[in-house]
Amino acid sequence: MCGIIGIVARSAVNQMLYDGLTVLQHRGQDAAGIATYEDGRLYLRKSNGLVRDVFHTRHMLNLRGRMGIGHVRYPTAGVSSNAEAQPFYVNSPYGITLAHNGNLTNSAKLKQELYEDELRHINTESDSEVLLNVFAHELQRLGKLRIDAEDVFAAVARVHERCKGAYAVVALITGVGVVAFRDPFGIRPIVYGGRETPDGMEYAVASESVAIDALGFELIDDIAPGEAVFISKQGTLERRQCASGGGYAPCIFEHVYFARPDSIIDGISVHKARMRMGEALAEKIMREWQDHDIDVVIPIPDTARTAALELAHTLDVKYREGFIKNRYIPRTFIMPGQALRRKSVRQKLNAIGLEFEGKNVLLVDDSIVRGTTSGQIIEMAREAGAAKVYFASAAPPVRYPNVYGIDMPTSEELIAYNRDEAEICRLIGADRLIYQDLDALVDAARRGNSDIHDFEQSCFSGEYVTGDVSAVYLDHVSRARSDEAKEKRGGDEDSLRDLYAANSAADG
Ligand code: PIN
Repeated sequence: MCGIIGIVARSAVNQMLYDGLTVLQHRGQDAAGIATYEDGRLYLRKSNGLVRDVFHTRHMLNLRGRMGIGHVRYPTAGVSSNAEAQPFYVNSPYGITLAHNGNLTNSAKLKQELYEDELRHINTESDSEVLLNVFAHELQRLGKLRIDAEDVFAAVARVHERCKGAYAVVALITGVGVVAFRDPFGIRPIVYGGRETPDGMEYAVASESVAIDALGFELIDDIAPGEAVFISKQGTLERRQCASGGGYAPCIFEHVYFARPDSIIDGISVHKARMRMGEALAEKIMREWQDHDIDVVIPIPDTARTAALELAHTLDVKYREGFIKNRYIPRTFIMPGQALRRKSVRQKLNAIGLEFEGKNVLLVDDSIVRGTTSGQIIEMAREAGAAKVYFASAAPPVRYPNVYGIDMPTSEELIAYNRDEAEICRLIGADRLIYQDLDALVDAARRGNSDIHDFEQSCFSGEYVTGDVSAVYLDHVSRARSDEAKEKRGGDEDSLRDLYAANSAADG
């Protein structure tokens, strides 16, 4: 998952892009980049790190011009190197820079076509570089020195024909304008907005509406699945449907935890969708556990708060903040000879003892993925004196890998893979586990916009909307991810193995 932004304004865009990326920082903390255009030249700064660390005054001064694009990166595949930071640049035709959120499911085939038929070299592991070169090739094929909106739309239509998977894209074409488009299923989100200035309209596109709000633009619309929005360098906007087929199947995980609650995606308030998830969980408890003995509902900060509050309210049980999150997570310094170890949950969260002592607590999280943090947090709640520790997940069991741009582990690493709820409950060490039902999750999101019938929900159902995800492809993804995953998990893995072993043993 990544964040993208593009702006065509009447004054310098560098600060606006920086501010917009900061608001999208939750979508990726691995790398950041901005490209701008002025007088026939592109200016680019990108590197690993948070937005505030990547851009210094000297970089900002160099990012000249009134139009530009930006990106924050969360690695889904490949390595986390500077070379993978976006936007990517290709000099022919015209000079194009591009930033992308999502994942292509046919990038290996595209890479081969680009190399063998189109004589283009791909220098990184990034799908975004593949996408950029496909787009560049399709523009080049038109064979024109000067292009307009029609030409850009024609090239986007070809990208839709060739590229499979999930993609929300923003690209800046030197001397021409900014184009943004979304895959034919609308899996990853992208919206646009505008504002009037004395010099004329200004437009912005972004992954989430929160960036449009924060920059003082009015939200106009989502870019529809398969649609492209082109803003010329003169500041005129045109939109065009560029794909046939597809459907409307936005990613439901945006509502579970990626997106900021103050964003509106595909017309659905993320905040309200999360409230409905909490309500649905409470209804499930009232249906299936009428004589529950929950004394207090405690959210696991941050995302789960909205659902937990509504759950407590509907259940008529006290809601208490029992865990405090350190807002300033200390950096991990890698000393020579030391493996990279992830900070343990204890360094991020601390329990307020008196909220747990002698009580039956219901902990609420947005989802259980690996089950690593859930297990550790349950242990913390017990140490803080809880009598019983129940656990609720606002999302159903995550059983299948995600291939559309979410950093979701391989099947084997998912705690719910090939396990039933009783087994998962035992492994995380809970006294009772309540999962959201998939129908209820879909309903919680859909009630915000009844025009959407399907959501991309493969990590719960194993059904992939693009229809091209084979067992062979999943195996390939699994192998690519597992090494990286091992590296990332570091110390958590050992402590978890111990914890699971202890829970299984205790169980008999
Ligand atoms: C974290 C949101 N959320 C917490 C992400 C943990 C799964 N995890 C997914 C739960 S935050 S685990 O609130 O946005 O910080 O099951 O893989 O251990």
